[in-house]
Amino acid sequence: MKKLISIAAAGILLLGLAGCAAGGDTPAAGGSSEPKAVGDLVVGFAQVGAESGWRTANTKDVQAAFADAGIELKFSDAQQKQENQIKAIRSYIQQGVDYIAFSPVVETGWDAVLNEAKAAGIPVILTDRAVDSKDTSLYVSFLGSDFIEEGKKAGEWAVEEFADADSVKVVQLEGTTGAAPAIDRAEGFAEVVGKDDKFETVASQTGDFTRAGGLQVMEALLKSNPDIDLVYAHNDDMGLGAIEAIEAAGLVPGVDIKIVTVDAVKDGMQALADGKINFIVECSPLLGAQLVDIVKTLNDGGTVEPRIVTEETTFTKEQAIEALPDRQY
Ligand code: GZL
Repeated sequence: MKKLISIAAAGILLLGLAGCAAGGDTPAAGGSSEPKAVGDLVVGFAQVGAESGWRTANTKDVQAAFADAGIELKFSDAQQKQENQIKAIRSYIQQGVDYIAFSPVVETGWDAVLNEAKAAGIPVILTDRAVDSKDTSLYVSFLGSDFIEEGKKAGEWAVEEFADADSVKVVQLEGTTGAAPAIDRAEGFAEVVGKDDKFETVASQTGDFTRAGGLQVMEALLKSNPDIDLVYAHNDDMGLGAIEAIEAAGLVPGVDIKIVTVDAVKDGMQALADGKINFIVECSPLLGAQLVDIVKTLNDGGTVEPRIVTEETTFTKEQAIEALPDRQY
């Protein structure tokens, strides 16, 4: 009898160990040192939301690039909520994906979940927006625009456009509060126009990167600021909302009130061609191919630049008219 009990006990012990090894204790598949076949790679992508034409184009481009590469892309839309992005990243960690890419909706509050990804051995790639983590070991690379430069380009255009004006009253439609593009585009613009005290920012408020937000904020600001000369909108969508508000107030956008925006999505470029927006600073959403290249390079054991800045330009009315027919987004 004693022998039977000891054999049973040994069996239970072995089963227990096996169960443990097959369960949560196995190292995540992510970031394994040996290159995997590209077709076996799985990437988790936690997108901000679908708040703007830029975001929709970015999602489409990233999904198409991974489909073309034959790499499985798990996708989530956080509806512009940080807690949803964190939940999505945690779920990708649980699933043991090979890489995680995401565009942080705001700069702060990521260290905990990024440390969880690091502990699981899953490399993280920042796509589009940055985080303010001091620990740069928490992500492999930040692929996206230089938002300060974009703000400066908008400011340089404004200085030239209003060279002969004695005073310029500016309304700024800010992007999502705490988002890297909102913070940096404001900083770049202020750095340039701040050199000339004829520029006065009479109001600056967030429209959350949405057309509805731009409309709502501009309606209110038009009531409280009768003599606005310039609207600086952190993206086309808020600029398009501002156009609706300006027209509803019986004024002519692009003439009575000049408008400069950032992105250069199709609807914004059409408004530029129509003279309702006066200048657009491009911010390219087409990051998919570069993101696939980063994943492939890492999978092959290569290294990638910690900061990859996307190429982009600016558009005047004439340039928009010329570019529109071939515009991808
Ligand atoms: C910029 C991107 C911004 C766009 C907006 O890279 O994060 O978010 O400018 C979008 O249109 O909502």
